[in-house]
Amino acid sequence: MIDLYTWSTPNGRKVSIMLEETALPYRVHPIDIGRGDQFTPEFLAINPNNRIPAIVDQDGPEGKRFQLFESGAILLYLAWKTGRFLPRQATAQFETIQWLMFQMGGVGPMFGQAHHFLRAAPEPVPYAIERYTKETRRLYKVLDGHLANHEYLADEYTIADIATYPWVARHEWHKVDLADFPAVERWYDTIGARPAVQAGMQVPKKTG
Ligand SMILES: N[C@@H](CCC(=O)N[C@@H](CS)C(=O)NCC(=O)O)C(=O)O
Repeated sequence: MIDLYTWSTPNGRKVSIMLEETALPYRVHPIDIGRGDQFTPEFLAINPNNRIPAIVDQDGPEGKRFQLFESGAILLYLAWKTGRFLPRQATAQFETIQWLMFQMGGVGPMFGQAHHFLRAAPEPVPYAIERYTKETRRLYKVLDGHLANHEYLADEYTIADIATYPWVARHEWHKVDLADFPAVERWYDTIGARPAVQAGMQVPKKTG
């Protein structure tokens, strides 16, 4: 059994999509980051960086309890554990890791900053809005150029697609019209049609 500590955000949903895709049994522990649940001593013992997602695999390597944070590391671990969504062949594997790193180092942080300055900053900061929305569009252009000639980010559907999808799903938040990036839109519709993706995007379930 895997314990998943998550919230209704793109980084959390990467992991719930992967758990749904691999059909590993898991339990959801909602960590309400708006309320500050990520700062409790119990959660900090799992992720000292006070961010979701994190997992505890009760049946980790060598049958021992294993805890892990950072969504990219969790996706790699679950791919290792199940042998799925990370090709074994060397070039295909490193191309997958390349696009996963592109998501972790580019898409996530830059879209995240765009969201912050467009939606959450206490006062408008035009320089920051311009910087992060421009960088977001630049990243879409890179994705669009690649996806114009490739069905998926790597040769097949992988953890790189799983990592990127929930961020593109927030395209309205960062004010991107997918019609401007037709290859991304085609890819987005393909990924979004997968039942496991649809299920993973509903985690954690809304309460109240
Ligand atoms: N690089 C981390 C980023 C995780 C992250 O930024 N999580 C956000 C939600 S998407 C969070 O927990 N924020 C809580 C906080 O900043 O206190 C990962 O990919 O796991």
